[in-house]
Amino acid sequence: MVGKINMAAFFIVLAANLLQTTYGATYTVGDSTGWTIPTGNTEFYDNWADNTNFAVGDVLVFNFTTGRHDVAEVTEAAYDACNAASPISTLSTGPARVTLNRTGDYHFICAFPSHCSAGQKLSIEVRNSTAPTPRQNPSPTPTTPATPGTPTAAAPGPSSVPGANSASSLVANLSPVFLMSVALALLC
Ligand SMILES: *[C@@H]1O[C@H](CO)[C@@H](O)[C@H](O)[C@H]1NC(C)=O
Ligand SMILES: *[C@@H]1O[C@H](CO)[C@@H](O)[C@H](O)[C@H]1NC(C)=O
Ligand SMILES: *[C@@H]1O[C@H](CO)[C@@H](O)[C@H](O)[C@H]1NC(C)=O
Ligand SMILES: [Cu+2]
Repeated sequence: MVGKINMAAFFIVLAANLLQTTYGATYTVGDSTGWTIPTGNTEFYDNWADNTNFAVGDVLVFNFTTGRHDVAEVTEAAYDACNAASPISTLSTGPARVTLNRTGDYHFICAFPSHCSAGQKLSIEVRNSTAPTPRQNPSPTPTTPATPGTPTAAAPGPSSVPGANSASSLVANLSPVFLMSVALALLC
């Protein structure tokens, strides 16, 4: 029974990873607390970020009341010092959406006086997707000698082999659902 549940959990995680890889995930910073001065815990946003693996393509939603807070992206040094003097960018209208479009560290603070030092600051690391991508290649790489600049991600263009393309995209679309089904079957 325990084994079954573990297997089911494994497949659910795998399916969730595949779905996230395909579509990107949206995270509300601080969940229901939103983007504000955390009460009694200056580590609040650190703890929130610890539970999440951020990947390129994910979106952060900073939920705050316009005029009461803002979101300034800053350097690591400015983050550490809570220095809002020269932010990289500032979003003043809440809720604010930030698309994580690169790997590496992002640092956000609220630029309102004393909010950052009271804990309204968020530092995250964005990674490349770590989801396993088991590409079953029936034929050994038909499109390998790609010209420089040619996108390698299969675009549904007329020049590429239509059968192979639709087949692989079908697999990509079905596999999370399939894995979910396996998980459900194991639970029953
Ligand atoms: C944002 O905050 C408002 C007010 O607290 C709340 O009503 C709303 O549901 C929040 N939105 C999200 C996406 O959490
Ligand atoms: C990421 O998004 C920001 C803000 O929209 C933009 O200025 C920047 O050029 C983008 N970076 C990449 C690598 O696309
Ligand atoms: C992420 O993937 C891109 C494209 O595959 C690669 O150029 C980049 O170096 C990777 N970044 C990291 C941090 O692994
Ligand atoms: Cu604030």
